[in-house]
Amino acid sequence: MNNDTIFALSSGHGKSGVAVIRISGENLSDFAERIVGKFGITPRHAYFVNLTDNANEPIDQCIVTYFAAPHSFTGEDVIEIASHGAPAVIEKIFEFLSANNMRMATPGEFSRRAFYNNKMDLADIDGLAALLDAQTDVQRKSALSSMMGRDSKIYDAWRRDMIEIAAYSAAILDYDADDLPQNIGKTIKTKIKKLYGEIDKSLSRYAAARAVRGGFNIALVGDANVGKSSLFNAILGSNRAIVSSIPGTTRDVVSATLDIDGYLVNLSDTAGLRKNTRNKIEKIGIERTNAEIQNADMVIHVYAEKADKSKTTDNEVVVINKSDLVKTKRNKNAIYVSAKTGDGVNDLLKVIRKKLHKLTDGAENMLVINARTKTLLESARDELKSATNIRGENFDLIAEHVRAAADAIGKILGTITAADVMDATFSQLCLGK
Ligand SMILES: Nc1nc2c(ncn2[C@@H]2O[C@H](COP(=O)(O)OP(=O)(O)OP(=O)(O)O)[C@@H](O)[C@H]2O)c(=O)[nH]1
Ligand SMILES: [Mg+2]
Repeated sequence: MNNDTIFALSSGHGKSGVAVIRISGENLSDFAERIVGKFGITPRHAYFVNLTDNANEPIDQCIVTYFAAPHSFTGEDVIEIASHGAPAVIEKIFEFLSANNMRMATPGEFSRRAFYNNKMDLADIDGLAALLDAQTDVQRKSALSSMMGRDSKIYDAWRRDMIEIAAYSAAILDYDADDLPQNIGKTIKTKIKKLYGEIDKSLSRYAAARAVRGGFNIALVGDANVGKSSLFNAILGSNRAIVSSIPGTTRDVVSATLDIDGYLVNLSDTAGLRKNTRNKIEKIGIERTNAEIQNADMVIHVYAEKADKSKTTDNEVVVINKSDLVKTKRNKNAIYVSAKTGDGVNDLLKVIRKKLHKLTDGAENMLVINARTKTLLESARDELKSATNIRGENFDLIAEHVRAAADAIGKILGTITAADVMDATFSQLCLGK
């Protein structure tokens, strides 16, 4: 790591009331006193300042706060300048800082320094990245607790257990059986199995965790002309998809995002499933529909007037559309709606909401698993599996696998670092973080 003094705009880009420019480096107290215009300034105290450049020309009226190391985001000396949010003001402040031997930070550079100064581990930084991306309330909650160290605690406990198990396994070889606790071999295997189960369970929730982070894919599927596009429009409250009485109207997948109860949902309308179409384009549309079903976290199966099928599962909803044409609603397991009159659409949303809650049961408590952590968790799980598969008294081999699992968890936290892992982690962050 270099020890340049770096700066960046930490607030959003574009015109705004207030902009926050963050500076981080070593020994910034002199510079802070100079811009505040006072000796012996108090850290974490907000000063109202007429900020001037090196030639004493006014730049803007600002609030300046100085954070003395190590009590700052990066663990270094930090200065935060809150100026007016005009692009011209921000530009002028950047010029002023550059003229004082500072340089623009690269994306994620502040977090990288926080990591090196032990302010955050890599799991916390994954949480921070997820928080900065959060679009809904559920995403915010899950990312926030991850950033505040919940995930690190879990990983840390796993890693400690693994190191202890590996040490015990290795010790078995060095001691007489009489000197060791009874059944130690069995105890070790039970402990490994328990850890394996916990990691495997977290991984099995990956689909739900991914959906909380990236949005749930919900697809409207069914035969041609049952009213999928009409229902899509009714749910969105706008005429996004083309509706017509001609079967086979929708050819391409039409998608829109919406927020249902804090969950980000990607809703897609698909081409009606017809077996004997000769139309080449419609055939491609049907292929796309099948791909969409594969990719869906939940499928809304739409029928018209009556359904052949009514069994619903955790990730399927059976809907009977055109209820305005139905005299008696016989099917107890299906939801009757009319895209035309809007009848029942709220009931459908209620059912979707319930299923989303069920799918993400306890989502706020799930580990924030991203592509990086997933691979490492899988490798830890597989090492533990290999350890439990070892027959007999091969405790040195068991120790080796468990140690490898501990290393994988260490990489999640950044305790064990590889340059590529670090780069991937920090590059997900934007400028100013
Ligand atoms: N009476 C009635 N007609 C409806 C209802 N919903 C849709 N329709 C009509 O059914 C026809 C087909 O509607 P679409 O929404 O295009 O059906 P689709 O399932 O998207 O059809 P494809 O894209 O061809 O697969 C249109 O004429 C709609 O006006 C409804 O609730 N009641
Ligand atoms: Mg359609």
